Amino acid sequence: MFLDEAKINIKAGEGGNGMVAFFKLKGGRKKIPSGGSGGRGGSVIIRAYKNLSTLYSFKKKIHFKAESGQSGGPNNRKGEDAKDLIIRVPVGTVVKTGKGEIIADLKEPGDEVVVAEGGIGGRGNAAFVSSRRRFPAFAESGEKTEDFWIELELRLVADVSLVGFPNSGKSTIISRISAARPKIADYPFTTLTPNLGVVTAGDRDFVVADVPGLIEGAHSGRGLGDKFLRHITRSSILAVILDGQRIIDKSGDIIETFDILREEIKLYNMDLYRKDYIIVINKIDLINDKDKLNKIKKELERRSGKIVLPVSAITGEGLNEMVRCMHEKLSEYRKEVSSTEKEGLSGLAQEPEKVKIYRLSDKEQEWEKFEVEKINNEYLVKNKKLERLVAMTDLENEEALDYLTDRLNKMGVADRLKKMGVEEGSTVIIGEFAFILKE
Ligand SMILES: Nc1nc2c(ncn2[C@@H]2O[C@H](COP(=O)(O)OP(=O)(O)OP(=O)(O)O)[C@@H](O)[C@H]2O)c(=O)[nH]1
Ligand SMILES: [Mg+2]
Repeated sequence: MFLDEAKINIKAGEGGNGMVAFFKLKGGRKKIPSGGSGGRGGSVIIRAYKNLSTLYSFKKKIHFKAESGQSGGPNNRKGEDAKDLIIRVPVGTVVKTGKGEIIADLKEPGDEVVVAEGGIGGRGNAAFVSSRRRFPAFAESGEKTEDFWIELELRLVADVSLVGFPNSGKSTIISRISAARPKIADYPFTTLTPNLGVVTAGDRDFVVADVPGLIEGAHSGRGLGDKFLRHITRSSILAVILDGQRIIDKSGDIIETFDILREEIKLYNMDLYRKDYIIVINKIDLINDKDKLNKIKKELERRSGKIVLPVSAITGEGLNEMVRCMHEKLSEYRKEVSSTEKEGLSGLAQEPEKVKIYRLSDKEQEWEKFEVEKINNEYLVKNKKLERLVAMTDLENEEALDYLTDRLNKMGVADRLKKMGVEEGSTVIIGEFAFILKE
């Protein structure tokens, strides 16, 4: 119903290059190949965290690029692997390809999807030493990676629900603290369906819900009934909104209103009743008798043991303080949640071994696929492993080409091509490279 969406650009780190180096033995002419291999590039991983509520941060930052692996060094020094890049998203985020196909539904804290795997490092010349090739003077370059877009989608769930009698100013409040623009009017039951708004406070965003007014008997279906109570059962905390106008006119006792609201919530659902809450007395711009307001504030504090905040949604008085207070309560709530969480996986609420890990594609399976397409006298070889091998080969280097040819033969590519009728002079295309076949 309330969807938050974002589109982000992803790029895995490239593999580090292998090095060509030789180790000269003292005095001797002999030189031993000693170029190290490059490190792996960082993968890009999207992981679900419980202490986030929206995808708003992706309005500011949309490009995510993992670091590349370090190049190999002399003396067989391997280049360092790059760290994976973790993109933090709220629990409930659905990850889709740029074309809208679902890759993963990150339902639980810690669930993650590897959207881009880091490039593998190129091998240094030391790795190519064999009885046939004792002094190889070539190395591979690291695997290249490409950027692409993915989509994120999140069904918003309220962190704070505003509950109160009709006409107490809930819709006015949400319109002042978020971009939500619900209908506001001077009669009860103006709001018929919940409105959600995103509030930015300090280091985090949170979602506030303005729900239709509650009246006595709501739990049993009176007024707009209990539909909306159900809607707020998933929020972390409540803000009970009281109409300050009731302090000055004779329409009712504000404390009685508070008791009725609490009773309704209790009758509906004990979990909801036990949720932490703050009390907001709205419309204080109408109240001249500040002593009376103070007395009522104290009495409410005494009864509830909660914070009571006098505000005016019209003048804005007290609203900053109210938002700060909501933010604080939410942080407390999150802390409680995360105190049970595992070390090193802060923000994750379940056992690491229960975490679901998705991958953009099943590389292993896809990589085994081997196809040859024949167009006239050209043979297009389609196999990911081969394409990668070719892309990492230094095609300017005779020795490297020699090695590649060996590998292709060993992998049975030549046999396969022969069976398909390949002959001298045919062109073989693998990835971005074309070879003319010689016997
Ligand atoms: N003077 C004054 N009036 C306010 C204040 N906040 C809201 N109002 C007025 O109170 C009336 C009701 O406001 P709403 O925001 O529609 O109230 P609500 O709680 O959303 O009402 P329902 O949707 O019916 O439950 C409107 O006429 C508002 O202009 C305030 O701080 N001071
Ligand atoms: Mg309203």
